[in-house]
Amino acid sequence: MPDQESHLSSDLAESYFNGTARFVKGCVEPSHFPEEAFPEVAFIGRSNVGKSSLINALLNRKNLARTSNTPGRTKEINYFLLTPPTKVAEQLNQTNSPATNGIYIVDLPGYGYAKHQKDFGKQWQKLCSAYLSTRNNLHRVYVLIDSRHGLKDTDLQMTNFLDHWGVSYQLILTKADKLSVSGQQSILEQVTETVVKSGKMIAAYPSVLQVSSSKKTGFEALKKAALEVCLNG
Ligand SMILES: Nc1nc2c(ncn2[C@@H]2O[C@H](COP(=O)(O)OP(=O)(O)OP(=O)(O)O)[C@@H](O)[C@H]2O)c(=O)[nH]1
Ligand SMILES: [Mg+2]
Repeated sequence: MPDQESHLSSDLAESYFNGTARFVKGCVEPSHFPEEAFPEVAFIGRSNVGKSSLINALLNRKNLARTSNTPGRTKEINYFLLTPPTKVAEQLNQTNSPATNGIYIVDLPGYGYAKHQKDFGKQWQKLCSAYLSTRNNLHRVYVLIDSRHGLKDTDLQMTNFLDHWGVSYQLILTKADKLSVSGQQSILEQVTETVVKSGKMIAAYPSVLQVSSSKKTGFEALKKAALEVCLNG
């Protein structure tokens, strides 16, 4: 896997993500999920960790995914479709890639926010477990972790769930700009060690990514990883 991931050029990934992004739909129940017409990657994490901001930065758009200071802003599963520029599509077409015509980028509602857990908790569980356990075109789930807080119990419950369902996932540390460079390095090492050494995160991709959506750092590696996984499964 790591070898495969390094084959894709950063330039191709960068060009792919310079394509056109649009909001497709918000799903509040499984029957709303769109047909599995494109490979997809999903972003999940605690409320306020920065999922919607990351999607905007990834898709080079300011307000495509709605962001908020109030935790629990995103309550539905939001689908965005990224279509590559024609030249990139033509290039990929020669390889019969399933991602030739686009990929879905999926923004999931946050978990772990006590205030809305009471009324929204059950609904969240039902919707998100249906999503995570049934989508055949879901190539990877990115589990976002706030760089300042590291892995919380609710994150470990989520990774357990993904391990149980055999859903491939990778951790991303967010809001790197809130820490000093040495602080960023230290949390990255700490979380990577947990992933690699715990031996429990069986469906986790071993390397951990780190981004700042406000400073737009760390996106080159994320674009490359996300496209690679959609191209090769
Ligand atoms: N400094 C900094 N702030 C960020 C970054 N990413 C997100 N934020 C801020 O964090 C808050 C939450 O961001 P969202 O993207 O709405 O978080 P979310 O995970 O989608 O939240 P929910 O939908 O409520 O679960 C907002 O005030 C963002 O501006 C970042 O990279 N750096
Ligand atoms: Mg959100």
